Amino acid sequence: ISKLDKDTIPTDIRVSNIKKGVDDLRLQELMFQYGRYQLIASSREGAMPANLQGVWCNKIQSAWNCDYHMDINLQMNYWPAQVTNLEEMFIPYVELLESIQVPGKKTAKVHYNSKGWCVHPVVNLWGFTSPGERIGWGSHVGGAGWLCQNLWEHYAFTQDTNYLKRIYPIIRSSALFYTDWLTRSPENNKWISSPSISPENAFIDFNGDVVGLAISTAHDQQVIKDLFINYLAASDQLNVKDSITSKVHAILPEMQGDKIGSDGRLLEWNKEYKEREPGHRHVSHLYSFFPANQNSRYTPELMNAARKSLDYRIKHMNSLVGWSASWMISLGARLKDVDLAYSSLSTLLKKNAVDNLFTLGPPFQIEAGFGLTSGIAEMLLQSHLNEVELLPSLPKQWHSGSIDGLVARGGAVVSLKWDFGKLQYAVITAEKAAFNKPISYQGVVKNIALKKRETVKIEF
Ligand code: FUC
Repeated sequence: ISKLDKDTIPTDIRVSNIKKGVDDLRLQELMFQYGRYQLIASSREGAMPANLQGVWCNKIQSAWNCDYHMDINLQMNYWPAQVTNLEEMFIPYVELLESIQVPGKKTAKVHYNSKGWCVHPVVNLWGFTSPGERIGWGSHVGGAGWLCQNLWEHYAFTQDTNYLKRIYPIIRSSALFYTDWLTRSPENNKWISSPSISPENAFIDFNGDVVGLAISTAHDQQVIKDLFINYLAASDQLNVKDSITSKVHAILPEMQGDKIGSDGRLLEWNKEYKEREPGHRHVSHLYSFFPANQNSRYTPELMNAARKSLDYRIKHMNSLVGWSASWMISLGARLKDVDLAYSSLSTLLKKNAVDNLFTLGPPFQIEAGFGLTSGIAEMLLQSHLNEVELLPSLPKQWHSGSIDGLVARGGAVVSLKWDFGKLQYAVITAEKAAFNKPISYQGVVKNIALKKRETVKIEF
């Protein structure tokens, strides 16, 4: 990324330099690759997917039992898998989800008398899918929908129909659960999730009590909507039309959407409650901007509201949790707030990176490093809006550089070269399938149509 050659300096010194305020661009590049390395090393076919500490857990009694957390952590582990060209590393994730179908269906039946499968924040290899012991975090029901988001993304990037057939029953059964789960709002008759939490956050209700449980949090509504959209897209791809697709078609337009508060922020809960912790680490109500794509520059009012929410959150944060900063790199990139993306990356390195380049929550939580890698990719390439956008959030610090092998949805592999902040060229190869999408750079759009394996070099 930069011409600075600091590769001969040991990482502990480089990390300590960063803490003193040095902007080490080569270290950022190394961290990008280190995230990829960690995924390669901790998520191999036939073995377990990467858990909270990957394969680097060195304790019997480790933080959060070194399990799988489904309200951000596992999903973030796999954010870099598609875009940074590591699709093979995703298979253990699929196998874990397959392995929890039976217990997840039992949990849905026992706890909610619902069809389909569900999970709560904690999952382990013994098929634990029940609610956790505290309402504020343990009753989150959005986990299954969020897990399916990654499943669908793998298809979006690989275009592999056999894979889609394999995972379709999981997405379908999750959709089935939420069709049972949703209820009509007594206020406006819209479909809402209830009871509903916004992962691990709490609010002060109108009586002054601290409360975790609400109805129809922005997060649940967004996750379920995203799942329904992806489920219908998957059904279309596989030519499936049945009673569940009809039901979802009917529900989707009548779901409660996002709300904006009187101060212009995107509401996290259904009413304008005060947060117990205004700088809370989870930014679950911004799910629709990243990792999902329902909201974007095509919903400018919500985009503005999301920025305000995020500014407020950051202003009130006392300490930065590693994975939270990583999420903000991608959110900054999607909200076209380059400064936010870059400052989140810098702060993460400054505050949460340690000598061996692990990233801390604290304690050591592997997902922050994975989120860093996908965040950098998101700054350089975006493809969530049915077009491929080149260098969408390039910070001035990365004035000249190049990258090879990023992947765009639709299965194209992209190389980019830029000098002094300007794109020189992009090379696009239709690696997985014929590729026919608009390519954009700074508002200029070019249409390309490539047959499978064809390559084109374009300049703007
Ligand atoms: C979620 C987060 C915590 C931590 C844990 C492993 O519960 O809220 O901060 O990351 O997962």
